Amino acid sequence: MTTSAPAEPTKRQVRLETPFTDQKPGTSGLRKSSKQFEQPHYLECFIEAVFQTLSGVEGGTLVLGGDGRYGNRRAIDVILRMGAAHGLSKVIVSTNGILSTPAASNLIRKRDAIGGIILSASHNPGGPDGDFGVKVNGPNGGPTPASFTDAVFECTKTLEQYSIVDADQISLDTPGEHVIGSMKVEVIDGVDDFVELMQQLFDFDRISDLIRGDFPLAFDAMHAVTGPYAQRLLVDRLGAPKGSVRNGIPLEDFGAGHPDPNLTYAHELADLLLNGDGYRFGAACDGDGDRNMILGNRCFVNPSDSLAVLTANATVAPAYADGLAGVARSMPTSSAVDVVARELGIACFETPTGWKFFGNLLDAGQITLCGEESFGTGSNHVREKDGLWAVLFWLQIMAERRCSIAEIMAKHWSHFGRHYYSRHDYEAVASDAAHGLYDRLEGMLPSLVGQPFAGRSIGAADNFSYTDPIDHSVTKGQGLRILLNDGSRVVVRLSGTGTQGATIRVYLESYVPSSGDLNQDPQIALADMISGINGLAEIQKRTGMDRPTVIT
Ligand code: G16
Repeated sequence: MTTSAPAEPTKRQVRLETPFTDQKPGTSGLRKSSKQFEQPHYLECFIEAVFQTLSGVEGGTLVLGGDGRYGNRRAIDVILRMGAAHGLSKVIVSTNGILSTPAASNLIRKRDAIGGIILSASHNPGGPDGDFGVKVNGPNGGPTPASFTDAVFECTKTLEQYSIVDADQISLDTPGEHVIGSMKVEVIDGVDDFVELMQQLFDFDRISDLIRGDFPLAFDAMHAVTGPYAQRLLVDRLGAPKGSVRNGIPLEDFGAGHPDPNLTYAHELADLLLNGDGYRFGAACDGDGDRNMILGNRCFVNPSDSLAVLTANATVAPAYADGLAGVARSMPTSSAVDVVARELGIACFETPTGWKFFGNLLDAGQITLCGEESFGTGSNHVREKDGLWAVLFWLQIMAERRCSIAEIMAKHWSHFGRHYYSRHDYEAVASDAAHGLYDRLEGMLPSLVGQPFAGRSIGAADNFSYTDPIDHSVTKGQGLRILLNDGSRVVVRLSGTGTQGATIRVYLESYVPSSGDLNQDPQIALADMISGINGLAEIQKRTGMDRPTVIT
């Protein structure tokens, strides 16, 4: 432990000529290009609004860190100096400012913090020409609700000044304690607490036994935050061979990659697993470590199916050995988990897209597991989705079942039936074109009911609205649903996380019972629905794109 001498900071009020009016947080915090964040006072204004809105700042403890992308270090410096100006008593920062989103959630809960600020644009590319982001989590460790982010946005629009102190930059190279005026800064190893938490949830001996056998695995950290966590967990603790963690050094621009763990952006890993026989297990996580992709030898696990399999096999993990209170999924996620929940006799909730909607259900003890089609799964151990937790959970299932991922999937479908599922993303579409498409389709919804679609007929069509069962808040306009009379459906949504133009997401789902054909390519199984929605929504014509940018 090192201790630096107390600094004597000068507090300044910086006056603004005009406030920023574009700081409306999206699905997951304020996400903009690095260039926008580099405008003078831009970051400071948003942080000022956060400190004015967050409860308990004066005298409180805050957790701070990020995914290591370009801008991380500068932002930490600014937030520390603004935190001191606003009277925080302590800030807990991770070494080198590297802290995954689930690890931050854990620390907030463990250290009774008033919340946390996580510097990440998640799966978006980083670097001077990439994106930066600020996520604010509340005292339960989860993303703050819309009431908070709306209040922050309102505040930014009328801000006239912000407070900051002048102080030397604190070294984040090693754990230690520092002060900025009367505010303590505790620099901790961000990995330790997370590893300890994982050890409480899973049987490391069993997993290690599996991994130390003939079990070549590849984990792709995509040069983002999970590298140090995966190295410590998979290699140092569980005994995976050196080299099992690929792209394990966090880089400011993610090695010029796109840290989104899907078949398009994690294609090197996908090639290794899907086109070769050298590995039995593959996984990747995104920029800030909350998303995960699971692959077996010649087998891709769709995230919706992943949630269903974890639910069906939950009791193999010590933390869930007594069973689950309930489960939840976001609306566009397939209903594969619903079928499992029905058999287990537990509740299954359908929420809007965004992890924050699981928070109340988790806090109220109504659910234990939850997940989203966007490569997110998690449990009540933190209040964020957790990429490495999902990886360990899959390894635990393999350690118990002693069979391949493909066999686990085949067994699951032969019992529960299969929800063929795919998501088609049209990225960086001109904003007007995307909104035009969406608004037109929304306007058509009432007239669609009863119409033929993909050889079936449309039973219902609406824009999804959610009433929170705990606080009864209502969230409207969460995605256009076209529900077919055989239980199949198409959902169209505009992404809340992109920064260039707009991203249209089309979600397709169709159920085949266990007696049906369980081994089709999803693109073929869903082909008539794909052409149906392309025609109905005029996707090609309106976007000018002849195919999606990403198909999951
Ligand atoms: C964020 C939220 C997720 C949500 C996703 C949706 O993910 O945390 O809960 O599913 O956005 O993204 P979109 O609106 O683009 O479909 P992340 O990993 O970016 O924080």
